[in-house]
Amino acid sequence: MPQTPYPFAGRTLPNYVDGAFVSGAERFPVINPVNGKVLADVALADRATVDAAVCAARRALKGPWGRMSLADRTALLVKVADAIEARFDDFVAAEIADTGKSLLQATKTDIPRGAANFRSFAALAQARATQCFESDTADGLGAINYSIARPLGVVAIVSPWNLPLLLLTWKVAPALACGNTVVAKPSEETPSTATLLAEVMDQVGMPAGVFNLVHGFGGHSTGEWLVSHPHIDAITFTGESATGSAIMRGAAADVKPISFELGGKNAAIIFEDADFDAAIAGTMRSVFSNCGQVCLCSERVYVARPIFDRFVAELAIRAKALKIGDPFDGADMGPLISAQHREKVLGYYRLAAEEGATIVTGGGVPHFGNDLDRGSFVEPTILTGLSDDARCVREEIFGPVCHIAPFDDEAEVIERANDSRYGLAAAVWTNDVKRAHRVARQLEVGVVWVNDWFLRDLRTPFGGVKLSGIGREGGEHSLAFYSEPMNICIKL
Ligand code: NAD
Ligand code: 6OD
Repeated sequence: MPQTPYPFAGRTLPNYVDGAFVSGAERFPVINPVNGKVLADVALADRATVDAAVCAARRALKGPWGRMSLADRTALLVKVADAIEARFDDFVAAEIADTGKSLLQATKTDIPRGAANFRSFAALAQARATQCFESDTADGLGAINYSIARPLGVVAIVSPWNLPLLLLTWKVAPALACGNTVVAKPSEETPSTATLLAEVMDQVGMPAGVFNLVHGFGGHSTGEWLVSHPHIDAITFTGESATGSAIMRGAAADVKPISFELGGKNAAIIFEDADFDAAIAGTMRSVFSNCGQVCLCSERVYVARPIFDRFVAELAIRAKALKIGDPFDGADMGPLISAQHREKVLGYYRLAAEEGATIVTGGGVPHFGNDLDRGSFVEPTILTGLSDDARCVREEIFGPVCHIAPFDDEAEVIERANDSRYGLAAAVWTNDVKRAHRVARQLEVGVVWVNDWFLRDLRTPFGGVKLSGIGREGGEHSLAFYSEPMNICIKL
């Protein structure tokens, strides 16, 4: 694919409030992590801008959007999907510029999912409406009861930088499908595809105030001002567990509904009877996709002892063969999101050595001899030899790294996989169908993949347990979160 230019070159990325693109006095830079260069300036939304966005969203609930039929509303969401697809190359260029993610990741996952989220939730909301016409009659009470699903109101959406468009639209689409209005704050690291989404909303004629976008940082900035605003009705957040905890404390005062998708320290379990080549290929994806910056990535890999040495050796060969570099130059793996995040990941690489790990491959920084040396690259890294209580085995690193440990039996590996404060996802590799079911249902996580990883059906419940989140989104679970059921009882 020829490289499309970054769509905001030489421009300031604006906020989008009440159907208008607005900037304010303050700016912050967005950096290309491939070479450390400033891509563009972003208009920071101050308190007044956040307030204007929330007020516009509240007004819009009573405007044409609030009166729009479900058919018209969902037709508009399908137009949003069409418009994302029509500007596919711009979205890809913007997502890669902000994140440095591989072309494959951006073109096969991030941007297609941005459009698919709108199509799916438009269809799901239509399907639910069909069911809603059938209501129960409670004979004994001499009354008829029926329930309606009303929007929550103004939904605050705060999203992270790892899958920027995918994770933002994963929340915007169902929120709008259910008739809410939204104020969205993307990560300060990745404002570009969110701004393109605002352009798309404008272009398809989304009524003013329905979709608002505010840029800025988290604590003591735009994010905090948004989630603590008294006139929002619900908060949906994806990001670190510690941030979720801070947001939850703020939301507690007004008992606001929350939905949180948080961190993970996910296990992959490879049994001796697994298809070895498929397990290797799948584990390469689950460890190194998006430079290990997917909340679902496997950072703890448990391999049956008889195949342990062979598995480690083969994974190391493949990891060493990964081409690291510029996504537009055919790289399999780009940089981490920022220099600051690189410091965190390298800190864990050093800690692993201090904790006594064997560094099978990686552990450092690649050298290119050109501009890329100013990027945020790290080597794909495989560790072995750590005990289960090592910090590198317990804490989320969020980089291209895994620890591989041998195990001897099924009960033992289930217990070790569950010995975590997180509980987001797991991958199980086995050709024994009984074992697959037996193991999967004992894992303390929200999502288990058997013989695959990150295979998504948007109708299924998605989310985590323990520190990995609260609630489920996806399919009817999203529709349930983004609407308020109301029962109407009529005495006959
Ligand atoms: P983060 O928590 O630092 O930031 C996420 C968003 O929250 C950003 O927009 C940020 O500006 C905002 N924010 C930060 N502090 C805030 C505050 N006090 N009030 C309001 N907003 C605030 O997370 P990140 O570094 O952007 O993303 C990486 C993390 O996200 C990892 O832990 C990863 O596992 C997790 N994640 C989880 C899922 C999931 O589905 N479970 C998906 C993607 C990422
Ligand atoms: O696929 C999804 O819907 C989803 N929420 C993925 C989350 C990935 C985490 O980084």
